This record gives sequence, C-alpha cells and structure tokens, in this order.
Amino acid sequence: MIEIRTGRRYGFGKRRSASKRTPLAPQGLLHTFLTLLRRALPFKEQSMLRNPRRAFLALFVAVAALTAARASAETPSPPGAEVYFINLKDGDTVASPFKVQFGLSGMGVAPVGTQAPNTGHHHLLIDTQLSSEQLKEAIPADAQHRHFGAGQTETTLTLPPGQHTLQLVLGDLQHIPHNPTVMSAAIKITVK
Ligand SMILES: [Cu+2]
Repeated sequence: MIEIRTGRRYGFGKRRSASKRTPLAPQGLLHTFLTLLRRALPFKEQSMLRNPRRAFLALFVAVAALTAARASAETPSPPGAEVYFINLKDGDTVASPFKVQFGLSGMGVAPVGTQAPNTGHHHLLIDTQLSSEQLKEAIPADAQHRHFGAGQTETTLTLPPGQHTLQLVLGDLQHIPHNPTVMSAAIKITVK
C-alpha cells in the first residue's frame, strides 16, 4: 500500500514512526497535493491548510491568479504591424487547388519555439472568424484554423466550389494573437 507522511510542525526531513503514517485516502491525489504543499510551506501556512475548506480556497485563488496572469500575458505587437494576402484579394475567383501567400510587414515570421520580440507565425482562418474572447486565447487547431508553426509563408488550399472567406491572423509562440491583434481583412473568394 502507498503511504504518505502527513504534514507536521517543523517536521521537515524528520523521520516519523510507522504508527503515525496515514494510508492514502481514496481522494488520494488532492490529499497528496495538499500534504506536499503543507510540507513546502512555513508552519503558519501549514496550519491554515489543515482546514480543507481554506486549503481549497487557497488553491482556487492560486488558480484564479495564474489564469488572470495568463490572460494578461498577450505578446505585444509593434505599431503598424500588418498581415495580408499577397496573391489574393477580396472578390477573386480561383480554381482549386490554389496557392495562398501570406504577407507580413513590421514584424518577422518565426517558427514555434522561437522566443524573439515582434515575431509570430501565420494562421489561416477558413470560413470562420475569431470572437473577441478567442483573440485572447490560443487559436484552435482544426480544418478551419490552420497553423503554420514551422514559419511557412504560403500554402496550397483545396476547397469545394462556392464562396469562401479567408483571413490571416498572426499568433505568438503560444498561438495566442498579439495585442494589438495583427489580423488581415477577411476576404471573400469564389472557388470555381
Ligand atoms: Cu499557431
């Protein structure tokens, strides 16, 4: 059976007798986490965490703080940065498959994993758009949200005949749009 030692006043590194060991409860994961947390904290905080409700509250506050920090962590973009379609414009008619070239000015294209100021990678939105909420999160990855994380600046699309909307958005290394957003106009094209 897995056993864990419970937190104890000044118990850091101290060996405890086997009789005082507590078997892992069914809700083991949270219990283990709280035990480790207790051990890592000074005595005052340890005693606070012995109260499960307060411990849960502390956990909640920590998660909320991390979430808030992440939300405000959008990568800044320089003034005047622009992303645009090089070879297509609103109203064009194309035959499928067709090439789409991505233009970027005022910033640089960098593959995912590169941490450099004023860089990002291209994302192509096909027949969809990002809500103001989505502009603060990682861009989804699916058939309508294409990522070009290797730093590609063009692609070849195969779309069914009819009218389609295309839009480019630059994203940072976490796939989150910059702030201010660097996004092209949404163009409508007709596929023959
Ligand atoms: Cu991406």
